[in-house]
Amino acid sequence: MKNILAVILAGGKGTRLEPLTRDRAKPAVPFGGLYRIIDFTLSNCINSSFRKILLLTQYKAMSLDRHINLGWRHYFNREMGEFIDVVPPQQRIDEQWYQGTADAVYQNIYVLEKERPEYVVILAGDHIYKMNYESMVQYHQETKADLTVGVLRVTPQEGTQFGIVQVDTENRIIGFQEKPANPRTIPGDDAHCLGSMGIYVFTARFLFEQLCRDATKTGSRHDFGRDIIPAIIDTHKVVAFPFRDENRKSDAYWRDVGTLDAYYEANMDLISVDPLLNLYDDTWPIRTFQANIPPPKFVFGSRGEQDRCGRAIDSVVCQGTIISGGLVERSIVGPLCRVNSYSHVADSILFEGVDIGRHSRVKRCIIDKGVKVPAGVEIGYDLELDRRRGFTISDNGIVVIAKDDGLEHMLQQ
Ligand code: ADQ
Ligand code: ADP
Repeated sequence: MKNILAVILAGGKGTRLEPLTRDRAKPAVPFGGLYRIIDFTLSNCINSSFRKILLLTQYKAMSLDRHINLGWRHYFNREMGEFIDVVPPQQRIDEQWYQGTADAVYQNIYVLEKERPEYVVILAGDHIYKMNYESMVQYHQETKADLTVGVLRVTPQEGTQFGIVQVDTENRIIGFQEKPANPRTIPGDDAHCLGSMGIYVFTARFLFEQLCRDATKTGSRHDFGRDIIPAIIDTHKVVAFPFRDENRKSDAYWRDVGTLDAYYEANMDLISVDPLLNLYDDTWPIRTFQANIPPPKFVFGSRGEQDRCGRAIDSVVCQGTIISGGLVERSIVGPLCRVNSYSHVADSILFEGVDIGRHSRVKRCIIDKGVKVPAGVEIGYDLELDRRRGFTISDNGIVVIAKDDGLEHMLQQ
C-alpha cells in the first residue's frame, strides 16, 4: 500500500459541540476518557497500513497539533518515506481562506503532487468508527473507479445532514444530493437513505484534474459534496462502497458526534456491557497519547466507613485518577481526576484533571478539562437552576461545564 496518500480534513469548527470546541478543534475533543476524536481515524489509517498522512487543520489547532506530536509522530519513520504532517493554512487571508473541503485540498495540491501517490484517500478527522480503508481502496481498484465514496444507511431524518446517493445495481453512483431537504430513500426501503460518509478514494491524477477544474469554476463553493461529486457522476465512474460489519451482518458502527447529545451517547455506549464500539478489541487497536502517570487508585475516604468506600461501577476510569471516598456510577472519568469523599458522580463524563469536591453531586454532566467543582454543590439535578447559573444544557438535558467559566461565580446565581 505504498502509493497511497491519506489526507485527513481536520479543520471543521464543530460549532454544535460548543463549549467543548471553544478552545480546540473538534478532532481534538477528548473522547472515552483517554482518547481524542481524531484517534479513531488515525488508528484506522495505521491499522490499514497507510504510512503517509497529511492532516489539514484550520481552526484552533494547537491542542490537536500537540496531540499529534506527542502521540502519533513516533509511529512514522521519515527515512522510510513515512510521515504524518500537520498542514495549517499557509497563506490564510481571512476567515474565508479555505472555502470548502475541496479548496482545502486544492490549496495544498503541491504538497500532494510531490508525493506522487497513485491513490489519494480523503478522510474526515471527526468521526468515531473502526474501518479498514484497505478494503475500500481494493474495491476502488477492482471496480476501476475514478472515485469511490464510502456510504452507509441513514434514516431520512438524518439524511438531511448527509450527501445522499442513488446507485445502480452495480453500486455505481447515478445521483447525488448534498444535504437535501427531502432525502430520497432506497428503492424498496422507505426507512433508509444511502448517505455519504464524507470519505473518498480518488485515483490521484483524476483528483488533481478535478481540483484544478473546480478551482476556476465560477459559482463553485469548492466542496466535494456540493460541487465535485455532482459534477462528475455523469461523466466518470463514481462508485459507492458500502460500509458494513460483516461479522455482525449489519450496518457498521459509525458516529459523527456532531452534537452534544450525540457526543454524550457515543461516550455512554462505551460503558455498556456489550458496547457497539469495543475498545478492548486487540485486532483493531485504537491508539492515543498516554502520559506517563500512575495507575488509577480507589481508596476509603476514611478507614472503615463503608459509605465512604471510593468506588466506580459500570464506569471507565483513566490513569492518574484517585477516587477517594466518592462514588462514581455509569461515568467516564478521564486522567488525573479527583473524586473526593461523600461525592457522587453519575451518568457523567469528566475530562482530564476534574476535581469533584466533598459532598458534591453531579449527574448527566460533561465537565471540561481542569474544572474544580467546589464542595457541597449539586449540578444536573435541577436543570432550571443550572440554566440560570449559565451552564450550557443540551436538548436532552446534559449539563456542560466549560473550562475557565468561573464556576464558583456561576454557582452563586
Ligand atoms: P459535512 O461533515 O457537513 O458533510 P464539512 O462540514 O464540509 O462536511 O466537513 C467535512 C470534513 O472536513 C470534516 O471533517 C471537517 O472537519 C473538515 N473540514 C471542513 N472544512 C474544512 C476546511 N476548510 N479545512 C480543513 N478541513 C475542513 C460531509 C460531506 C457529506 C457527508 C458528510 C458525512 O459533504 O456529503 O454525508 O460529510 O459526515
Ligand atoms: P485541551 O483541553 O484540548 O488539551 P489545552 O487546555 O491545552 O487543550 O488548550 C489548548 C490550547 O489552546 C492551549 O495551548 C491554550 O493556550 C490555548 N487556549 C486555551 N484557551 C484559549 C482561548 N480562550 N483563546 C485562545 N487560545 C486558548
